[in-house]
Amino acid sequence: MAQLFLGLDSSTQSLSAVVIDLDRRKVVYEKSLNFDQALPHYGTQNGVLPNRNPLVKHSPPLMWAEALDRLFAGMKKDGVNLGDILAISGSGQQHGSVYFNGRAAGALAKLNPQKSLVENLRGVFSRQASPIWMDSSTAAECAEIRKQLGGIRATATATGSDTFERFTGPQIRKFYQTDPKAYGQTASIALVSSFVASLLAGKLAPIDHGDGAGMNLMDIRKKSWHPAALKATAPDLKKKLPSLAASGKVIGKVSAYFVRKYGLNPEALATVWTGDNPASVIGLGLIKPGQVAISLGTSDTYFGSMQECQTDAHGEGHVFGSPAGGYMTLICFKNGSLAREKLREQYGINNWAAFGKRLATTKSGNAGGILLPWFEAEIVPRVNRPGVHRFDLDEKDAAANCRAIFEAQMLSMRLHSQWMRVAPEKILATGGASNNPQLLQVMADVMNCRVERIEVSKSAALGAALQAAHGWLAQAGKKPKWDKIVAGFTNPVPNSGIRPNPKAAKVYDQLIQKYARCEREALKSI
Ligand code: XUL
Repeated sequence: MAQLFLGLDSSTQSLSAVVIDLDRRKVVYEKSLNFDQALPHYGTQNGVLPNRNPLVKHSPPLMWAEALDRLFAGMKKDGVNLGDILAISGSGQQHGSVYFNGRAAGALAKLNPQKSLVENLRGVFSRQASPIWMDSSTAAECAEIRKQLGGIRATATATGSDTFERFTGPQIRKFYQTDPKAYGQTASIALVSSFVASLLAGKLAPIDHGDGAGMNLMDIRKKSWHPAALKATAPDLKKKLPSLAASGKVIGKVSAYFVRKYGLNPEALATVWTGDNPASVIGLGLIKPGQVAISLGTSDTYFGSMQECQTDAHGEGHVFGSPAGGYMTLICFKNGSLAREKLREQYGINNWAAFGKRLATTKSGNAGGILLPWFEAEIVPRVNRPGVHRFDLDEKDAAANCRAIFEAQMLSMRLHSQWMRVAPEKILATGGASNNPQLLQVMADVMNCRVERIEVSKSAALGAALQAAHGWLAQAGKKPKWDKIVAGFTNPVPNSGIRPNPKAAKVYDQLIQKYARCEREALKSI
């Protein structure tokens, strides 16, 4: 019998599955179900319910439950050996929350396989729609909680992050303030991750230290609920929160619902889920402190592992628990590919290869020319008024501007990740723009670190499958080691390594100071 493990990822737009065969070190099955396409009766657009207020972003939790039924039915139809799956874990879009009333625990315990999950879950919610991470309607609540906790630094030190509109605590506070009756009827609050885990386990699942850190409610160092944060958020909150647990910890056997309906093994284990970013950390193989990934996507993100908990006094970056133990950081820069694309268009450059070639005609450091690419409001550093700022840089010089935008993006990452106090040992580059060698050379030079490319499709679901394997082996008393578990699944692209050029690295050691000055000046002027 093959040792199969299933990882699921309930993201904003889709539910994905990855099945791995641990002995053969192979992904044996992958599938995604797009909510808008597969479940159009919920009326979502990109997984989100339409709303007149552009700041409000909600999704229906029943849609996530129905997607789970559909996905299992699809796997059965596709001939996946569901009976060989030993354990299931998963990840969810972070921060989103689900509100159960007192009937939920009973309904979960006796899910009837003759009915659908949606039918089984009728009448168990105290709130029909779930606020998700794209919601930014809680600025007032963020300010209130931050004030109660003593400001940005104190909030970040206590919970791992400053208060953010999308974080669960401010969302819970808004719910309590706008609908106190429904809040009162709430018996239990879940995250997207612990909600879907609860369906699989047939009981209310714990929240893990990765996703729990995205709530502004967990003491980031003690990994327990933070009494002052709970008090600052809403009354009686402790009673409504599940326990906290390590990601991948075994909750119990999978619910009989899935055994009878889809042929899962009755001995298969349901484990604690995590957030999509913590799961991706595993799916990219970042299991040791100093291992860092830079994802060059619509937004650029910098995430990595740390042993000791350092928090960002400026409150720009986030610290979450890592499923591999210790901590991970996530710093999100909004003006990523979006900004690069705008600049490319401005200079009429047709494609990325041409952009890279233009950049390569210029010298490292661009003779001191700096461009701050805040085409959109920026998260790091906080910029509310968009605008592009140039210093000692001729706007007419297309090649210099191509270099300047990416140098600035990398210098910003280097500057705003210093609070982690972990110099990266190796950087894995991923995301759309990472197949551009000229960009990766700038990355290696600015960070003064070797860069390799990694292309893992569905890194969160893969990370969840690896987490399921880890949880199962730990339960069997086999003391699993993370490096052995990820081996073979998270290999960088062969021969993609790029070494920093020592001369260029020296240039950036100087230029970072000028870059920081320019940032300060620009921020003062807006
Ligand atoms: C992280 C965040 C997003 C979601 C996406 O803080 O809000 O990356 O996790 O699903």
